[in-house]
Amino acid sequence: MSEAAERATATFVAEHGAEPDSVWSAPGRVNLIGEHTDYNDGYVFPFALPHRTAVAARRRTDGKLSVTSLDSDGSPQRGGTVPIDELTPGALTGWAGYPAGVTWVLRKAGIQLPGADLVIAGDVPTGAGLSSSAALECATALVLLDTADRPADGPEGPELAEIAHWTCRAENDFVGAPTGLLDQTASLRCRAAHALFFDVRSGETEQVPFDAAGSGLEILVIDTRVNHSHSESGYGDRRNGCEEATALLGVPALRDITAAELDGALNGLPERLRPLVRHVVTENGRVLETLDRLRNGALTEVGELLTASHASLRDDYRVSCPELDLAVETALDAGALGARMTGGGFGGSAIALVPSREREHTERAITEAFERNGSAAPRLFTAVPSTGAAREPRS
Ligand code: GAF
Repeated sequence: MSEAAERATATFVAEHGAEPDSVWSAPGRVNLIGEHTDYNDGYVFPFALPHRTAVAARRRTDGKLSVTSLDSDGSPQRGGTVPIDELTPGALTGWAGYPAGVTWVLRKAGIQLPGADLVIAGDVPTGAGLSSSAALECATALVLLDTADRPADGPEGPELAEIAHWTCRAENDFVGAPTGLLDQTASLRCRAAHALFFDVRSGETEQVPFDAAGSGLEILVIDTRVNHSHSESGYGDRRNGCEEATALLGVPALRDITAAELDGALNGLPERLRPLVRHVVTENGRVLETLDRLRNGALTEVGELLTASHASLRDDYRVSCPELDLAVETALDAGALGARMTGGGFGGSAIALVPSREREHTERAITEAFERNGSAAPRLFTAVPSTGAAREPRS
């Protein structure tokens, strides 16, 4: 049982005086490459973090949902008890909006929910661009499917791809963040020791072995501690810009512009939309190139693609921030083979592909650079591709 699941179970027993019927957990993620491509029908390449969110549930028979979350200081925060058929966007907000939104979407999708008590615990850093919301949404969906006798690991259960769409809808239509399918797909479908290549348009996936340690390398995660929120940031503006460009170009999605067609396409667009399109088209190319290099076991050659991705997100898509740029530049100066912001941006985390023998030196250089800059101390850790969402064994 994961540590998150142990804490969720113990809190469940303390809050409700009984063992939960079931517990599922789901991880956060880093995206190796392929940023702001998911809502343009493109390609992404995440892997799961060892950090997980667990949701423990027991069925209720009165049609109500209660949610409790274990705070980082270990105290339970009660998010409220609401009749499921009265849930509407805005009924529960903050962290409770995520489980409420998933419940709302499942009900709309025709899943008969009898009611449930939920208790949440986890260690995915929040506001760090590491998909703590997707981890919570996915674990909630999986545990609620159990209460409806439609377990995802049973014969009547929905496909993980469908659960990814539901949880994404909860984030879009209930929480109000216009995000794409990357995070939920990563949380549900990633596997240990692999990165997940995902073609958003076709739904096809490929589990690509990812063994950085085997090449004497590490993926260092640098959480800048600059908080981000995709319901409030410029995320929606970027997405609207892509949709406007798509309509002007007369294509189904920006995915349909090839590298060879890029210059012609840019000429037909107003100046302000050109950098957005350039980023999406070149980023899709970098994801495919990364796939190619990883299939050939050439991880060291992926570094330059990561760094090019960062430059494109910083200069063309304009979703980086000074702290992310500082993390990337310092990591590269210290000997990283490549580095980039990961996730939606406007704060959050960067990743760096670092030779293991340089890790301590790189960490020190980044910590000192942040200190000199007067920025909060970053949180640094090495990320090993971990297992996706899973049912937790009984305690
Ligand atoms: C956030 C969103 F949730 C994803 O859907 C994706 O668009 C990402 O930003 C940028 O690649 O994590």
